[in-house]
Amino acid sequence: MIKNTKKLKFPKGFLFGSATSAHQIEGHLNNDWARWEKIPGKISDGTTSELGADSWNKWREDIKLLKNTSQNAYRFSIEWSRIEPKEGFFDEGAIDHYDQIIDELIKNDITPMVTLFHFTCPLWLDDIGGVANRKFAKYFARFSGRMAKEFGDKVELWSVINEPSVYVNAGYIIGHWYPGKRNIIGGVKAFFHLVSAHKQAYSSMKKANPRVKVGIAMNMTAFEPVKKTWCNRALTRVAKWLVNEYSINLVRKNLDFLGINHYMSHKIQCKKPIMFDEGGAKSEYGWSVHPEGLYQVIMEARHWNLPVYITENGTADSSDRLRQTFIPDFLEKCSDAIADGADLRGYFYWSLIDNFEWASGYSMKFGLHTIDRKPRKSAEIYKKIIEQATGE
Ligand code: IFM
Repeated sequence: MIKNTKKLKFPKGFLFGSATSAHQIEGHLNNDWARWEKIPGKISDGTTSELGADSWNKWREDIKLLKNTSQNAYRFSIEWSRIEPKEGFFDEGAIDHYDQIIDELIKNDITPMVTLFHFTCPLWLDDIGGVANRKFAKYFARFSGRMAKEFGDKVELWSVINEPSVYVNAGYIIGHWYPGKRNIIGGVKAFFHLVSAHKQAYSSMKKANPRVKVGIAMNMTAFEPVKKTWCNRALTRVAKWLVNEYSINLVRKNLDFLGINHYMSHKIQCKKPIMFDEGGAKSEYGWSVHPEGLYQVIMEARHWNLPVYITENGTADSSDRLRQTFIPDFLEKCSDAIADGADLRGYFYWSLIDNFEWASGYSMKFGLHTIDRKPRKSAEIYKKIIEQATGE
């Protein structure tokens, strides 16, 4: 049942948006993932990112979707391989393209939040090892500094790197994502290269334009013990530290805000960790739907004493039935967390539109809109909540 959303309270200026990434929506890309997707068997449904939503050409339509659903913010990524297709060569045409997108957003009163590393590398960098190369941080800082110089006067919020630990886990440890490695030591090295890249990007971006606010989009999972035995509680503490806290602690001094990507809750017991609420609602990915988990991670994030944005939260649901209650339920938890003292400044639903879901291709549908840009009913529900909250 869809709840009465009139009682949800959000502060003035709260950002209600949705998120995408360049590789997942733009199409026509020539980067490390685009090369990998062409190898048979790498993408479960045999598709590639090649065409997809074609947002490289249809970005104006994407902005209309935001506007039509009364969203006042958009998180998207600038594709490094377009901006710097050859080492040290910055393509003015690509810079101009993103400049037009940013201008159009601002013209429509939509606040941009920009990500600079959302899992893809230019080919020249991939050819020398990509994230695994020690020089990755240096190259990334140069690119980030340049982006802050170009766009820093127009874009205040930068969620610079997306989900470093997810990227490393899927690409270097489990290996079902590019670069398809299964090597813990290599994974640890890649992770620390990303940490260093964030820190160096923080300096280069501030130097280029001190006005920019530099954040990160960290994956945060909610953990709870099944029963409160000492062993379950101890294991839960370890899980929280390892999955959520450790990475954030490493970059805490280089953050102006914390972005949280939240998708999952786990129950922990010493015998074996299980997903929350077995038998309850699950997305088509099999991920548990547990709104309380979002409240929990927002409240845990108070520890770092930073403004917080939910930079991603969403569900894979081709029928849209789950999403219609998902959005009000999770937004209610945001409203509760704010009432209980959290400094939460915005919420970005993942995703604006169905898109290329990495190794799952187009089989997972997270969009408020279908790939041909038709609004789902959940988009109308999100719009209604935003209008109630902003008094439109
Ligand atoms: O599609 C991804 C996104 O690229 C990163 N965060 C999780 C989303 C859903 O799996």
